[in-house]
Amino acid sequence: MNQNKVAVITGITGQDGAYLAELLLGKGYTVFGTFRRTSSVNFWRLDELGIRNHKDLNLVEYDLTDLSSTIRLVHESKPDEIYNLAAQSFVGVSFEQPITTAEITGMGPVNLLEAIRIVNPKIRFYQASTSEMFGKVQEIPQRESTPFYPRSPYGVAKLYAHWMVINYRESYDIFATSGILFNHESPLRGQEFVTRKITDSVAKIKLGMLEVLELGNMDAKRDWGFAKDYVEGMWRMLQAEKPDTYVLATNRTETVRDFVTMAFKAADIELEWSGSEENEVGIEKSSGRVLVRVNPKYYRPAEVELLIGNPEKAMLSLGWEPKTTLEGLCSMMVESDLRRNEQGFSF
Ligand code: NDP
Ligand code: GDR
Repeated sequence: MNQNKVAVITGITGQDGAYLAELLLGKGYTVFGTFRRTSSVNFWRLDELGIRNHKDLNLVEYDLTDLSSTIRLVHESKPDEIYNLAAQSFVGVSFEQPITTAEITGMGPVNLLEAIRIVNPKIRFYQASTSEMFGKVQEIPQRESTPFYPRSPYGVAKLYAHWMVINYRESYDIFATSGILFNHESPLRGQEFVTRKITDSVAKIKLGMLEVLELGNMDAKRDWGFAKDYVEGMWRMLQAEKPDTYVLATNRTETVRDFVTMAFKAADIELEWSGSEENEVGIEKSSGRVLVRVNPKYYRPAEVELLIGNPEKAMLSLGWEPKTTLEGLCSMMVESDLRRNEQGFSF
C-alpha cells in the first residue's frame, strides 16, 4: 500500500483538496498541501476528515499566482505528482472579478507548468479542468472531443489553462494531464454553490432556523456526482501510462429544481411547484407554506443551461466509475447539514 510517493496538492482548503489529501495519505503518500495566507485560514474540511494533524501532511503557505514561490514549492517538496486544484472556482464571482479569475484560474497553472519545466520535467501534473468549458450546448452528452464554448470568465480562464496543459504535454514531453470534471458535490462543498446552499437551507428550514430558500435559475441542468468518487479519478489519471485528457461525469442530468425537491424529500418535506420564471414558488404540500422562491439577483449574465457528460473513456482506460447515486449524495448532504445545524455550526 505504501507507495512512498510525494504529492503536492494546491488548494487543500477546498472540497476536492481535502478529499484528495485523505485519499493520498491513505495510500501512504507524503502530501504537501497548499493554503493561502489570509487573516483567518480555515481548515474545517481537514478537521472534518480528521487529517489536519496527519504525520505525513505538510501544510504550506502559497499563492498560485506567484512564480517564484511556485518554483520554491516544487524545488523544496520534490514531488512525484502535482495536483493543481487551486482556482477562483465560483462561476458567479467570475462575472464580477474577471481579471482576478483570469490571473488565478487561467494564468496560475502556467506557473506550475513552468516550475515543472525548470525544476524537474519528470513530475506528473494534474490540472482541474471543468465541464464549464463546454458551456453552450454543442453536443450531448459532452465528451473529450466535444467543441468548447465557455459562457463565463471562469470557463474562459479554465479553457486557457486546459490548452496550456496540452501545449506543455506536446512541446516538452511533460506528463501533463487534464481532467474535465463535471459538477461534483459533497458535505464538504462550499455554501456558495447551489447544492450545498440548498441542503444547508433545507436543514435550516426543517429546524425552524430559516423561512424561505431563495434561488436563481432553477431550469439549469447539471450532471452532479460525488466529490470523493471524482478525486479517485484524478489519482488514476496520474497513474496511467501516458498523459491525456479525460471526462469524469455520471451521465445523468437533473434540474436545480429537481435537486431542491429531492433535498426537501430527504428531510421528509414534500414540495409542489407553482408559477413560472420569476414568480415560481415551491410550496410545502401539507401546510401550503412557501418554502422556495426565485430571486433574480442570483441570475447570471450568461448561463450554462445543460451539462451531461460521457465518462466512457475514463471508465474503459482508467477503470474509473461513479459509485454514488444522486439521491444518495443528496441525502448524505442533507443529513450532514441537519447534524451541523443542530450542533450550532455550519461552514
Ligand atoms: P474550492 O473552491 O472548494 O477550492 C478552491 C481552492 O483553491 C481553495 O483551497 C482556495 O483557497 C484555493 N485558491 C484560490 N485562489 C488561490 C490562489 N490564488 N492561490 C492558491 N490557492 C488558491 O473548489 P473545489 O474543491 O470544488 O474544486 C477544485 C478544483 O476543481 C478547482 O480548480 C475548480 O475550479 C475545479 N473544478 C471543480 C468542480 C466541482 O464541481 N467541484 C468541477 C470541475 C472543476 P481558499 O480556501 O484560500 O479560498
Ligand atoms: P456551477 O455551480 O456554476 O455549475 O460551477 P453552481 O452550483 O454555482 O451553479 C449550478 C447552477 O445552479 C444555478 N443556480 C444557482 N447557483 C448558485 N450558486 N446559487 C444560487 O442561488 C443558484 N440558483 C440557481 C446556477 O445558475 C447554475 O446554473 C461549479 C463550480 O464548482 C465550478 O468550479 C466547476 O467548474 C463547475 O461546477 C463544473
